Amino acid sequence: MTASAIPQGPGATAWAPETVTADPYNAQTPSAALAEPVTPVGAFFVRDHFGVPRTAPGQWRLRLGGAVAAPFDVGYDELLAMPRRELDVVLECAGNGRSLMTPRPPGLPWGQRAVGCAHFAGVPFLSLATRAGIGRAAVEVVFAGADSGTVHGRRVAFERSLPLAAALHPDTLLATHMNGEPLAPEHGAPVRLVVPGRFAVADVKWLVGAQAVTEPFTGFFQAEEYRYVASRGIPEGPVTNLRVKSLITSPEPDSAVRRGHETPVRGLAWSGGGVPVRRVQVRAVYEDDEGSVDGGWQDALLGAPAGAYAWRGWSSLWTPRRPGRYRLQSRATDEFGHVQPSLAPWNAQGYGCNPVASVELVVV
Ligand SMILES: Nc1nc2c(c(=O)[nH]1)N[C@H]1C(S)=C(S)[C@@H](COP(=O)(O)O)O[C@H]1N2
Ligand SMILES: [Mo]
Repeated sequence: MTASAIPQGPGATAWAPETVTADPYNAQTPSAALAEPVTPVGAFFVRDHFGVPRTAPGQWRLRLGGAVAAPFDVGYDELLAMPRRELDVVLECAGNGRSLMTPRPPGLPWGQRAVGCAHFAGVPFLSLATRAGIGRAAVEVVFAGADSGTVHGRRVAFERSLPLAAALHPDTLLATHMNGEPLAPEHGAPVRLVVPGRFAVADVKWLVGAQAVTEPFTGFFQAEEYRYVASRGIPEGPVTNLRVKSLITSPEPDSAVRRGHETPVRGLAWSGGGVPVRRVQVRAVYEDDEGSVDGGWQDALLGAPAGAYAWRGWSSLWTPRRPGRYRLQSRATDEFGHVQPSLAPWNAQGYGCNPVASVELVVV
């Protein structure tokens, strides 16, 4: 583990995400930034398929059209003047954790930190949809970003649809601000969609269009990518809600811990669809040549969540009794009884990887 925070004088910390690919830019949240309940913008993971289109707020317009009674355009200042909503939301890439799957599916080799939790402010899409008057025949809304590129020799735009109920949910936001600042270019400036509780592929950045449609959308990022496909090629449907998950943020992997010493174990836990995390359990597994012995699952103490879509901090105390190699594990359960599986759930595109979190360390 390398330290990822770059100190800049007393008290100040400049963050740099850990680059996974340079062009297009994709980067993970550094582990040090996960000690914060709200992830700093400068540390927040970035997932770009094509690169960053730049539009000045004064130039920005969103076209709301398709199967609506009265199509219209809205500009940035007009959007800022509308009633706003603020929510803390976990954004997690559907491919987060892919590198834990065996065999490794194609796609970006994310570790477990293509995730962050930010404070978003924006206008419910519902307010604009009400003004446009969504037609009775509409089944979905297709949200379009300003970015596009070539995939397998075809020109593809970044477009994603939502079922009508999700698009019109009052918490689905046209976000203009992240952690109190206007959106940064790499996070979708000037306006992005934020769909709390879903995998972040739903959160279309650099939003320029919203079209009500009367047939399910079949664009590349809807019908070909971001789908669960089982091992024999059996389709199992699109990536939708986040899956229940926990992370151990302290101690760091491979750190040394003293025998007989009360060691704090800390982490984060979240789930999807606005379903709160109910319980986090922690266990220590001792490993030697004879095999492994675990001390059983213990309940961790849960911190207060900052709303239904934020993650919850948790903590526990562990006093190791003998020296050697250990594996610390955490397992979250949500209010619906969803629990993290012990093994990574494999699928062909490597999505929704939420096995029990695990950190190896040594007791001296
Ligand atoms: N226009 C556009 N929106 C996008 C993407 C993109 O490539 N283009 N990537 C999506 C994916 S897959 C993820 S995980 C999130 C990442 O958001 P972030 O970069 O702000 O962390 O943005 C989503 N929205
Ligand atoms: Mo993603």
